Amino acid sequence: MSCRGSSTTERKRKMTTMTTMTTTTTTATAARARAALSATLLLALATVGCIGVSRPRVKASSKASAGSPPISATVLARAGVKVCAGGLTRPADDGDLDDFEDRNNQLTPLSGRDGYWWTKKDDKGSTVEPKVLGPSPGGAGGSSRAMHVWGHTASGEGAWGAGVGVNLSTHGPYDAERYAGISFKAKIGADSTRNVRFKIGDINTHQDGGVCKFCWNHFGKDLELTTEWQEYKILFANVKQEEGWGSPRPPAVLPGKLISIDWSIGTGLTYDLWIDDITFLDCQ
Ligand SMILES: [Ca+2]
Repeated sequence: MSCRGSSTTERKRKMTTMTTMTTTTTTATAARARAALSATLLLALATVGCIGVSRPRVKASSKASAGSPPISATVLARAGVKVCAGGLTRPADDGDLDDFEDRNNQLTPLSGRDGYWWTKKDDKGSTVEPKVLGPSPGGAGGSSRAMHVWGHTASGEGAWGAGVGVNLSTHGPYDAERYAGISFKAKIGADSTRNVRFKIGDINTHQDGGVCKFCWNHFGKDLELTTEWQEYKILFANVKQEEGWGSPRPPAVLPGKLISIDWSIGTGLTYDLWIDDITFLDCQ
């Protein structure tokens, strides 16, 4: 396994975590198989983090490559990333991922998307509430429901935090090449950390893709949320992996082969996170 730029201690920690990941992913595969049988069972499993759970970055203190140069047009074209003139986007006509108004734990069933929401947390003391995941009262723009999760994340050896997310499809990688990115509305509670990383798992970074030797360093963007609902637009052309870990380290996300999206909290934090109105973006 390649752990480029890692210390010996760090490598050991990563290897230990990978062992855990292998076990949980086996569970995840079984859980997905049950999906067709029981949405209720799926919900229960998702709550404890068993379904297609986007595993953590291990090095929670890693800095995202926010200050690095933009990805070249050639690389983006090769990766199948749709780039909009001037970066101008709008919600895609068939882009609705979830607004939670249906009060269930599945994505809006549209254009082949049928994944279920899940939470994740390390086993070092991090917590995720509510115990039974589901849309909560109080949505963006006066709507009735949003996804709301809260808790504390542990720190120290082996801790990586917590989060909430969803797999786009229960049938393998999802082709989102016709879209330019994803937007959503989010806010935090008064006592919450502002720092949340939005992550996009593809076949190169998600263990289910069968490619990565050191998985879970998804392409993404570090955000600073506020206590008011705000819209965040994340373009596929701009998302990057965190620096210093992960194998492989491709030059760009592969929108044609996405697996999951999630909102992740790092270590040693208190969080209270609201999410609503998630949609794929198209060019204006
Ligand atoms: Ca809503």
